[in-house]
Amino acid sequence: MTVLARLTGRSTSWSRNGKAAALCGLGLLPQRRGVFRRVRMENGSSNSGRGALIVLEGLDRSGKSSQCARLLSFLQGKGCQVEGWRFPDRATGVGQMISAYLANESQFDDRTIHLLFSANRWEKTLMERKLLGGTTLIVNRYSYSGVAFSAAKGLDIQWCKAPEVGLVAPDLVIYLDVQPEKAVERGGYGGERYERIGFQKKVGEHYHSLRDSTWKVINGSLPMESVEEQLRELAMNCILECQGKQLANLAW
Ligand code: NYM
Ligand code: MG
Repeated sequence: MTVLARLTGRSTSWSRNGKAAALCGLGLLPQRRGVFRRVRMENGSSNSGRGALIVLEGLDRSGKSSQCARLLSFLQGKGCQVEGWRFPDRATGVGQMISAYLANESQFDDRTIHLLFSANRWEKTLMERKLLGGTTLIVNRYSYSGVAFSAAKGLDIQWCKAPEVGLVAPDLVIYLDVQPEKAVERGGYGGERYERIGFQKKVGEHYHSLRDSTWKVINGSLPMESVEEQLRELAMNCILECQGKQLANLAW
């Protein structure tokens, strides 16, 4: 299977309909098509591709859900093997406890709920297998949400990071940067815990302190199409660049 084939989906679908190459090449900038060709030639006989772990982070109402959906359908349209995930995953037993807490239907000590959010990531053992099997995951929130939201309550940041150590490390974290005042204007908050402007400001400060070399910041106040375009470019680059790179673990 070629790298290009993996980028566009499984080799079976690639050879079955021959559509993936056209899909992946279409709509891309000329220089990007060049990159695809080069990668394909250099790695034509390799069989070691894996999917990319791409995480979107940001305050509530920063546009993550819409942009994740748009990016997902763009990549699917290109024939990529890709899935959209989100945390918290409210479908699991732990996720239902989190969901009730966020809806103010139950109470937990701050440390307990922090550990439940983390457990909700640890229980998704399928993540590593998906990535190794060649599926790219577009993930709405990850460990950075865990740390930023809990630290904003006053918990020690090192304590907050500890249970995240060892989870699969993202290849790329994209932060949608929107001022809390702007986020509120976007139809207001949904009434869940944490959806208060003062608290969101603190969360934003903690997010800022978490930025490292895997982060790219996009101005989330730009028109949706502009944000979408930047996301596509970053995601495509990441999917290509992580070919052949080992999966790493979060090591805060
Ligand atoms: N949240 C999310 C946390 O406090 N810790 C975490 O680890 C994660 C993943 O849950 N306000 C908070 C951030 C959000 C809330 O997320 C629910 P969403 O994306 O609004 O469903
Ligand atoms: Mg929310």
